Amino acid sequence: MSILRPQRPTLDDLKPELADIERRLFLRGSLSLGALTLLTGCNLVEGNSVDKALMAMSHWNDKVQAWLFDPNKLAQTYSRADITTPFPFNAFYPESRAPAVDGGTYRLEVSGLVADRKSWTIEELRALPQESQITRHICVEGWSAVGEWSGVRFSTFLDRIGADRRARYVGFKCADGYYSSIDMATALHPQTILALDFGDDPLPRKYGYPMKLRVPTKLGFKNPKHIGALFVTNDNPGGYWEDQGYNWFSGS
Ligand SMILES: Nc1nc2c(c(=O)[nH]1)N[C@H]1C(S)=C(S)[C@@H](COP(=O)(O)O)O[C@H]1N2
Ligand SMILES: [Mo]
Repeated sequence: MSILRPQRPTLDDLKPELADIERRLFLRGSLSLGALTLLTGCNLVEGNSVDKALMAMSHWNDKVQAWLFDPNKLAQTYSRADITTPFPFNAFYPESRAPAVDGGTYRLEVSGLVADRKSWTIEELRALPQESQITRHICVEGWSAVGEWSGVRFSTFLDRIGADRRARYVGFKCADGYYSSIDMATALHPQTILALDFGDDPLPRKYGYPMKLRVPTKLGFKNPKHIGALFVTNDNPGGYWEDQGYNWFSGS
């Protein structure tokens, strides 16, 4: 930061995404703003090139975030006393329109770069080892809430289906038309789970029955509910909000 001259805008004057990424780089102690300037090819000291740098940055952002993402760093966990009640509902439609998935006929479809493409019933998912987490869900719309989710560790599931761990992405398709995707490092993160329960009960309809992806290292919109199909791929599948300009990586 010493490269910024007093008369030039400080990071606080810049758009939040640049400030945020610089903060992460700075906290990691891994890259200085000067090095960042070299990498983006934009001299951030020149006020008029800030926009250019920001454009380069936003294209580059996902790569940098993926690089900063520490696959072993755990999201904060909470106690039952911290759980938010009532837990907020959110979707691109009102709660009354949440899909009513029939658990009896439900099958989770699996495709892409996997050895075993058999589909899964809820009972089969429940027969896999289950674990619980009490973590904070953070929505870009400006709220966060602590909840308890239980289900199958996603890396365990990926092993069971013989997923190619060298593939880049896992994509998800939901019963309400929503879709999203995550990078393989996030998919293999120990706190990424296929959640079947919320608190002591099966996931209620509004929170994603019969199964949602719980990813505490990602913002809320990268936690798809009502998942009907997932696939392993090297082509970025994007997502409902991601394709409308929300940052794809969106770590929390
Ligand atoms: N299928 C589906 N999943 C979704 C959404 C959606 O509209 N449909 N909205 C996302 C957003 S923006 C948020 S904040 C969370 C809300 O989850 P909740 O209703 O359990 O709080 O779900 C995410 N997953
Ligand atoms: Mo959200």
